[in-house]
Amino acid sequence: MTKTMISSIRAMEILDSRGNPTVRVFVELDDGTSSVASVPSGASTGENEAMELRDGDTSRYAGKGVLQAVLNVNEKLGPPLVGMDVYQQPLIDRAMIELDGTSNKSKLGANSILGISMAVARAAALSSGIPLYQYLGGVGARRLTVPCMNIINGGEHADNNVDIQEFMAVPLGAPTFREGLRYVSETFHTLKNILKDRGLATSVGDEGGFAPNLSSNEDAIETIIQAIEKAGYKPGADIAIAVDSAANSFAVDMQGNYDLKWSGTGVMRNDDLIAMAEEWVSKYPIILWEDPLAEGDWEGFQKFTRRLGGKIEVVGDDNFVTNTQYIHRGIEEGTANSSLIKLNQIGTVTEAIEAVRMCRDAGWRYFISHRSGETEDTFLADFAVAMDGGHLKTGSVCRGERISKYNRLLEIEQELGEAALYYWS
Ligand code: 2PG
Ligand code: MG
Repeated sequence: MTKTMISSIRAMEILDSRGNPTVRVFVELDDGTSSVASVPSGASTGENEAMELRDGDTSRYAGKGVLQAVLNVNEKLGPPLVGMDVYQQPLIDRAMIELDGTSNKSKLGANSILGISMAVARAAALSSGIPLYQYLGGVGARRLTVPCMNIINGGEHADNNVDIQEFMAVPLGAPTFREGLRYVSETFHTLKNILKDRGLATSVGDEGGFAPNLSSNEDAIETIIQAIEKAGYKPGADIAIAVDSAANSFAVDMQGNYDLKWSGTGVMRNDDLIAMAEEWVSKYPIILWEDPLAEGDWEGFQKFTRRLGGKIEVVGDDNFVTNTQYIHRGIEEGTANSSLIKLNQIGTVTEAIEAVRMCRDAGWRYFISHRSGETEDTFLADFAVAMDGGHLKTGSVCRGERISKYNRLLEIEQELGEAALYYWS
């Protein structure tokens, strides 16, 4: 590949799907190529995530403005990268990490850094005329992702009484991505009718799933199963279920005490939560469980994995924060058997790829994820196919910022044609 230099990097403040400011970056190359990328933002964040820089000026967007992050792109991060070869992604990302100089990107902001990192990768793909998923993943990148679609939202993503943040429908029995999307779309609409018939709300939460007040934890799962069946599919065989407890949000402390307000049990120990999960896994077609315990409850997580890790994928999100330092500890201690991968938790494309590599080397799985605050950017879809993990989560079949990723995956599948693969492993 010949050298192609970065000739300009600029940023601006745009809005994310929650109406909060976020960073958009424009990169130009000396061959005339230009690219754009936009940065997502989470709500249920892990303590050790890379830091998203916000202005804190309460006269604008309640302090959530990102003008300083934009300025950092324009004045501090961009100029030193001009003249670098766009194909040297690891070196470009490393230069930004060094310019920031902190361990969590708190000086210049993970939002500024990630915006550049993504836009650089996209510019390189565009300039070379290779689709982004192939640029990042090589010619072997031909496996579509089974979409884990969050069709009931709770926790910090909705204003209902549901403690558990995400109940996902997973069309693992579909023959193709396109068909999988249809399976869940039909289930989603059937679920809406079931909720309506029960007099429940059909408004949606941040990730496009319904956010009704339900009668119990299990009601969410049972209602989804009912919807799967009514839509004409077989629970477990055609569509399975995945859960993200986001247990930080109902942890009383980081010592293994929880309070699931919804079920009104009062404070319970991690052992009680694990017993509840075991019962659910034996009763329902659950194949993946993310953040069943809180980020500081490493011991509880380990117990959970000992008991259920042989049966289901146990994913760490808030505890691992896409950071090889914490994933490494998780591998050593058997904390989980999979890590969530969120680009903005770590702040560069290169480091996210390193996190994936560490999981792969350890025989772990990795689960590529959006954030609850997203934009119409489709980078994630290409990234997921490139990383070849076989599954991703990017919300429900509702809301444009979620659908844009699914539509991009449809395009990728079509482009790959007969070379496309789709399966749950
Ligand atoms: C999660 C994510 C994405 P947030 O907890 O896994 O679904 O939510 O972006 O709010 O952290
Ligand atoms: Mg999570």
